[in-house]
Amino acid sequence: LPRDQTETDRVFVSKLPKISISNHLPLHTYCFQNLPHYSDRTCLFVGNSGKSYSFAETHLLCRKVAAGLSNLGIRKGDVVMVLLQNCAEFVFTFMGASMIGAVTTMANPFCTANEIFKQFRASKSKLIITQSQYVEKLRETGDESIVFGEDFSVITLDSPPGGCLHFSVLSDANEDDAPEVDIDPNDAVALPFSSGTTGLPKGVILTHKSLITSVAQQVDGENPNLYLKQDDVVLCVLPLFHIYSLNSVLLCSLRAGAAVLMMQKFEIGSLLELIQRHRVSVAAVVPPLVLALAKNPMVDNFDLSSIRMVLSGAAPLGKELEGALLSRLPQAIFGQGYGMTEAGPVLSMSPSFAKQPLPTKSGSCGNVVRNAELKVVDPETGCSLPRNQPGEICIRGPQIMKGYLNDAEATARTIDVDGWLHTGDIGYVDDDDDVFIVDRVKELIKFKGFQVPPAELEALLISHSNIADAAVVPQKDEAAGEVPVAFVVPSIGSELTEEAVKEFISKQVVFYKRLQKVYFVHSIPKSPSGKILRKDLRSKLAATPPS
Ligand code: 4UV
Repeated sequence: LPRDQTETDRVFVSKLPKISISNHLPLHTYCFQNLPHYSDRTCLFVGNSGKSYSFAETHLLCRKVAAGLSNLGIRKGDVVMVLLQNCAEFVFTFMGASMIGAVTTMANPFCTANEIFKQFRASKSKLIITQSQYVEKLRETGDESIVFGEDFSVITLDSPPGGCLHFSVLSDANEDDAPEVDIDPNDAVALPFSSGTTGLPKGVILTHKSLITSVAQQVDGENPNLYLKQDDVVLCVLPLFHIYSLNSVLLCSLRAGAAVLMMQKFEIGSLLELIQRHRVSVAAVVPPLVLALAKNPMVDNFDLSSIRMVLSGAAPLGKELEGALLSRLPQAIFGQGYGMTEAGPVLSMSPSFAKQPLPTKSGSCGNVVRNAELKVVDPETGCSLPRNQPGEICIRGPQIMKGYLNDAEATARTIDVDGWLHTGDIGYVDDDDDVFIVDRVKELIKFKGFQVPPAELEALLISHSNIADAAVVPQKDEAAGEVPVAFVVPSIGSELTEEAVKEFISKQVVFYKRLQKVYFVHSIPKSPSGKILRKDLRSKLAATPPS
């Protein structure tokens, strides 16, 4: 594309005025900046234990954990792996690590040992913080050069199994022992893993500056886009190891002084009970949770009148579902956020959540966040497109990732020389600045908002001695949005059943990556350069009646 064409880029910006953002600060300083105004208010409610922590207590525990990590030898730039469901200690560790300039990589505790150690090795983690029930799988590192208890320590929140330390080594430390460190705004603070537009999961470097910018774009300014108040109780049922919950629930609430209600996992009965008991006012959800709230008959037995805002994101949401939810929660404002881990993560947010709300249309993901630029480009030519024309959504601003960890090539494929991050999502911006997502051109499959990278499943499939070639694509699914299905070419003369292939995969992956269906084929359609023609497979699926 000739350089001079970029001068004529059609760029969309927020209707809300630009704000000044304190993104020169370290993340923890920024998040706790307003603490003196609400130090005695509740910061964290822990749903399953009934425990709660005030902002002052939370801040103190973060400082203690900072000192404790330092006592264990964690230094600036070191990576700590948090392998936890939602709990208060997740917060203390994430913020404590930030305080000493360390970086947190978050992983799903339900992942298999193989999945966990891939991330562990790639991130060069020094320490794993988890619960005793997950320790057994950590003993099998699958790599002779990484020995449990020697090359890394494991800390458990509950009674530590052999060779592990208890979390009190961190939380009982003297907060004054934490070293003073100089933190540059471009230093990493979080390292979530995402497969992005193509390939295997990669470490996404989110800096102090990127996360502060993203949080500020949501909750700062005279007229915040996502208006959280000190008397709000924000539901934290989505896992904190995913950037949506970490950013838009936890960090935004800390900054705004709102309380966070932590739930370890989604179970409709206890969710409804906790919403009623704690008078939850803001719920961040994903489409399957909207489905549960809109359709589950149990909802009628609970008082959910405290809910004033419902934010849905991480996967597309059908209009019918939005309508059904609103008839159940007529007092609530409903809207979507559109995020991508690499984008820092929020690209757009419904302006109906603003302090001075503006309307958005049903089905829209809101408007581009303030202090950022969005454009829609023709995937073939790279030229930017006018309003109402679908193309690939690109975003630019100080909130986007610094890049992928140790992967300059993938970084260059995703962030172009002009600083635009290419999302792999197809969407458009209409006459009222509303953003609509209509398709995804990247490989990524989303099961209930969870990432399922096809390349990972394809690599596992072709490691099977009776499989000659394979491709994995999404199939639409009512409950999960999408599920992964495989096209498999058996090796000549081999006997292979669908069940055997499914089981081979399910033993090696976390539950949401399991194959729902296997189709045996003679060959995988590929481009002359050898790329799988996923579109052809997707349309083949659409033409095949489900069996
Ligand atoms: O990388 P990732 O797993 O990241 C996310 C992050 C989501 C959000 C949503 C609202 C927030 O406030 C927030 O902080 C974070 O999901 O997956 C990125 C891909 O998920 C799809 C889209 O394909 C992204 O590139 N996706 C995310 N949000 C939406 C969506 C949406 N609202 N509608 C349709 N697709």
